[in-house]
Amino acid sequence: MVDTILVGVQQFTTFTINQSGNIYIFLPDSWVYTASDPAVHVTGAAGGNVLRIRGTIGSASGSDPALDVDAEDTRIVIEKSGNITAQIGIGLEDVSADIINNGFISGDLTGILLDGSVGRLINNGQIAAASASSYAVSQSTASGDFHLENHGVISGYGGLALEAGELTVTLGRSSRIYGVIGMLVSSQSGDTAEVVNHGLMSNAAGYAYNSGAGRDTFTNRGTIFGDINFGGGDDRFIDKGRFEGYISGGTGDDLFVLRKGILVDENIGGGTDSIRIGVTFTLPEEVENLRLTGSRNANATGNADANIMIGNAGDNRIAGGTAADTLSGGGGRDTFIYAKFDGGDTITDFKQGQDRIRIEGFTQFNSFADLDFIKSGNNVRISFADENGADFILVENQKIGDFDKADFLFG
Ligand SMILES: [Ca+2]
Ligand SMILES: [Ca+2]
Ligand SMILES: [Ca+2]
Repeated sequence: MVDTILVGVQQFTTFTINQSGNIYIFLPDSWVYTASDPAVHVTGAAGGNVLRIRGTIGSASGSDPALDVDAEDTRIVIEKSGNITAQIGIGLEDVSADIINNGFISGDLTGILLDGSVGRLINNGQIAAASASSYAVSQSTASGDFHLENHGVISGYGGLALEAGELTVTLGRSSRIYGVIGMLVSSQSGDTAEVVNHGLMSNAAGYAYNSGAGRDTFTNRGTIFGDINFGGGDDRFIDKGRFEGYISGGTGDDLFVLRKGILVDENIGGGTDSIRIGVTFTLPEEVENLRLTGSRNANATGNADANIMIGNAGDNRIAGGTAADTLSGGGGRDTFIYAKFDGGDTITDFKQGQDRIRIEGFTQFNSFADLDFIKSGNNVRISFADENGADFILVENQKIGDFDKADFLFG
C-alpha cells in the first residue's frame, strides 16, 4: 500500500526517510536546512520511494549531500518551486535512481553527485556548480547504463563529468551547457558514449566535449562553441549544426561527417581517419581519407599520407598529393591532379570523354606525345620513368587505345 505523505516541516535537523515504497511530497513552504549533516536522508533500507520536492532543502557545509540517497529505486522530482543548495546538492552512491529536475539545484562542489549510480537524469530546470574546477553534474566512479537528458541550463566550471559505461546523452533544443569544459567523459576502452546535441554548448575557452578511451558517437544538430577531443576509440562526429572549434579524434579510426571545413587536430599515428564533407576541403595532416558528399562542384586535396579520395556527383578536382593515393571521381566531370613527385597514384573510375587528368610540374612531360602508356592487366599505367622512377598513374579498367590528348591537361 503506497502512502502519500505531505511534508510541511520547517526544521534545522535532518529529515530521515527509512520506510520503503511511499510518496513524499515536500510542500512549497517546507524547508529543511542543516549545518553539515544531510538535510534529507533516504536510508539504505528505504527503497522504492518517490520524493517530490516543492520546498527548499539545504546545508551550509560538509561533505554530505543535502539530499542524501542511499536507497535503491528512488525517484526524485524537483518541482518548479523546488530548491536545493549545498556543497553537494543531491548525492547518490551505488544506487539506481531516476531524477527529474524542474527546479534549481546548486552545489559548491557539485549540483548532483552520481557516484557509481545508474539510471536516468532529466533536467528541465537549472543545475549549477559554484566553485572553481567543480562540475554541475558529476559521476566519479565507473557505472553501468546511464541516460541523461537536458532541456534546461547546466553550468559551472564544468557542466557534466561522466563515466561512460554505456552512456546516452540527449541535449534538447532548449539545452544550454556553459563552462570551461562542457562535458568530460572519463571513458575506458570498451565503454560507449552516444551524444546528440540540439541545443547550445558554449565553452569558448576550453573543451565542449572531452572524452577518454571509449567509443564516442556525437551528433551535433545545435551549436557548439569550443573544442572537441574524442580520445581513443573509433569515434564518430556528425555535424549537422554549427560547430566552431578544433576537433581531435585521438587514436582509433575516426570518422568526421562535416557540413563545412573545420580545424582538425589529429595525433600522429592516430589510426585511419576519414572525413566526409560536401564542400571543397583539404585533408589535414594525419587524416587519411576524404569523401565528398552531395552533388556540389567541389575540390578534394590530399596530404602526404596514402589517401583514399572519393568525389561526389558534381565536377571535382581531386588531388592526392604525395604518397600512393587512390582516387575516384564519382559522377560529374572530374579532373584528377597529378604533380611531379606525387608517387604512384591509382584512378579507379576514369570515364573517357568526361574526366581528365591534369599533369603538373614536369619539364619533359608536358604534352600528350610525351606520355608513356603501358598495359598492366586490365589497367593502363602512365609512366614518367625518364624523370622519376617512382612517379606513375595507374588508371584502372582502361585500354591504351582509349586515351587521347583530350583526356589530359598540362601545367
Ligand atoms: Ca579516436
Ligand atoms: Ca565527381
Ligand atoms: Ca597523398
